[in-house]
Amino acid sequence: MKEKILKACRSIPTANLANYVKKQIVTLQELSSAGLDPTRVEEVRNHLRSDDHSQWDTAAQIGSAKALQTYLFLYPDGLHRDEALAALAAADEQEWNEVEQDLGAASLENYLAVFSNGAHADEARELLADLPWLEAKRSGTIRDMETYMQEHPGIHDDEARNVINGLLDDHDWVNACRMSSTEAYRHYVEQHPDGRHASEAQERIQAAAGRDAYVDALSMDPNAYSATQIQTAVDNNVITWDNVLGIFGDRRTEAIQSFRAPSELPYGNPPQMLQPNSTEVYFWGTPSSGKTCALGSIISSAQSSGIFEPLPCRGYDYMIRLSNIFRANGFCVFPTSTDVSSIQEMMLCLSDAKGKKHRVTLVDLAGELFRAVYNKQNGLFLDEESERTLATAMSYLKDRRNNKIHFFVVEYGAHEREWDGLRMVNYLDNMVGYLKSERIFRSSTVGVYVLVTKCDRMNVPFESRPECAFRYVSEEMPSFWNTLQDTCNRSGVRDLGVLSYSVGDVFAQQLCHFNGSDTEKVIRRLLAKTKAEGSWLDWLRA
Ligand SMILES: Nc1nc2c(ncn2[C@@H]2O[C@H](COP(=O)(O)OP(=O)(O)OP(=O)(O)O)[C@@H](O)[C@H]2O)c(=O)[nH]1
Ligand SMILES: [Mg+2]
Repeated sequence: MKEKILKACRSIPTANLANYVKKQIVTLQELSSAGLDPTRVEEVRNHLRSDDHSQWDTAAQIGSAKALQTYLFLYPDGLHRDEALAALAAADEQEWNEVEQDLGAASLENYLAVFSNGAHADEARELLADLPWLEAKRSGTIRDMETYMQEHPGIHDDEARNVINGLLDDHDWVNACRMSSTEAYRHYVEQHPDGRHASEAQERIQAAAGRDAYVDALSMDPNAYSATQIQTAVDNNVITWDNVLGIFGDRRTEAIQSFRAPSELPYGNPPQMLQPNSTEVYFWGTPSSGKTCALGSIISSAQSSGIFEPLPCRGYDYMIRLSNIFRANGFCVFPTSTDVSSIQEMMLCLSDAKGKKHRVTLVDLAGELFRAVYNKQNGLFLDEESERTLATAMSYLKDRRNNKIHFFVVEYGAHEREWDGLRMVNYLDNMVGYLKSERIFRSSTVGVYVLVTKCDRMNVPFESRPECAFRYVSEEMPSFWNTLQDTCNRSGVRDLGVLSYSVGDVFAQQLCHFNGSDTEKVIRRLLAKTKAEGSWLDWLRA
C-alpha cells in the first residue's frame, strides 16, 4: 500500500495524500523524498494544518499517552506540539510513579509498551534485566536478601547488606519499643550505635531516666511533688497517670487528677485589740510550718465532737471556712499561705467534759512575721505592712487583760531549710530572743508548747512520735529550746512541753486524708489551761 502511494504520489490529489499521512501510512518526508512537488507537499501540509485543532481537541479529550503520541506523530510540528509534549511527559511521570509502587516484570513491561522512548525507559530496561534483585528487594525479607547474595554474588552485595542491616535495625527498634524500658532502649543503642533510631532511643533513655527519678522520688516521699507539679509532669510526658496510680493507688490518684487550687481564705484587717475574757492562743512558726493546717484541724475536730461554739469575732468567716477544709470523710485540699498582713482572731467556746464552756481566742499569725522580727532586731529594712502587723501583734501580746498560751510550730525535719539565706533555726532563735527581750512571757502566760508538725514524716511508730518530737527539738534546735526553757523558768511559766502533731495522711503536698487523733491532745491542753465560764473568778469579776 505504502509503496503504491509513494509511486503514484504525483497523480494522487493532495487531500487524499493528507488522509494517508493522518492514517500514518506515509509521512510528509517520505512523500517529498518520493518526488512530490514542494508546492504539492505544502498543499498536503495545509490540508493537515486545517485539521490540527480538531485532532488536538480529540487527543486532549481522550488524554491517554497513546492519543497524545498519535497527535505528535501526525503533527510533529503541530500548533499544539508543546502542550502535547508537556502532557505526555506528565503522563510518563505518573505511569512511572505507579510502576515504582509495584516494581516487577509486569509493571515494567507495561510501561515500556507505552513509553518505549519514555524518560524512564532505560531504567525500566535495566531493572528488567535485573529481575532477581528486584524480586529480592520487593519481598524485603532478610532471608530473600541472603538467598539473592548467595545466588548472585558480587552484584548487589553492598546494597543487600545495607538492606539487611536496615531490616535488623527496624526489627530491634520495634522490639525495644514494645518493651519500652530504659534497658531495652540501651540494648538497642549498643546494637545500633549509628542506627536509624539511635537519636530517638537516646531521647527515650533520657526521658525514662527522668521518669524513673521522678517516680523514685515520689515512691520514697509522697510529698516530694505537689499535686499541681504532678499534673504538669503528666501533661509534659515526664510521667504517666499509670506511674502515679502505681504509687498512690486509685483514690489518691483521682484526688490528684481532680485537684484544683483552693480559693483563698478571707483576710480582713486585724482588730485593734482582742476581745477580753478569753484566753489568747498564739500560733508562731516560720512560713509553711503548718500553723494554719493545725488550727483548721483543731477547730474541725472540736466541731465534729460537738464541743465547739463559734463566737462573734473579726475572723469568724475565716474560722468557719478553715474548719470546713478538714473533713473526716474524703480528702481535703490545704489552704494557701497566710498573707503577711493577716492576723486572724478566731474566738470560740470549747465545752469540757462537765459541759462548762471555755472561751479561747485562737490567733493565726503569718510566718512572714519571723522575717519582720529578724529584720527589726538586726536593723535591716522592714516594709510598712510588716511593721504594722508586727506592731499589732505586739500590742495584743502586751495587753494584760487576757491569759495567753503560745504554740511554737516547728516543722519536723525542716530546721536546716534555708529561707532568704538563713536557716529556720536562726529565725526561731531570733524570735524567741525577741519575745524574751520584750518580756512577752509573764505570769499571765499559762502555757508554752512546741508543736512539732508534719510528724507523719517520722520513721517511727505512731506511739513513739511524742518522744521523737521531743528529741528533735532538744537535739536539733538546742539554743531555741534552752532559751525557751530559761525564759519560761524566769517568767514563772510552769507548763512548757513538746507535742507531736500531724493532720493525717498528707500526700502531694496539697492533699490530705484528715485524721484528727493529734488534735485531741491540743484540745485537752486548751481545756486544762483555760478557765471555765461561771467560775468563782467570773463571779468575783461580775
Ligand atoms: N506531711 C505533712 N504536711 C503538712 C502537714 N500540715 C501541713 N503540711 C504541709 O505544709 C504546708 C503549709 O501548711 P500551712 O498550715 O499553710 O503552713 P503555715 O505555717 O500556716 O504557713 P504560712 O501561712 O505561710 O506562714 C501545707 O500546704 C502542707 O503541704 C502535716 O501534718 N503533715
Ligand atoms: Mg498560714
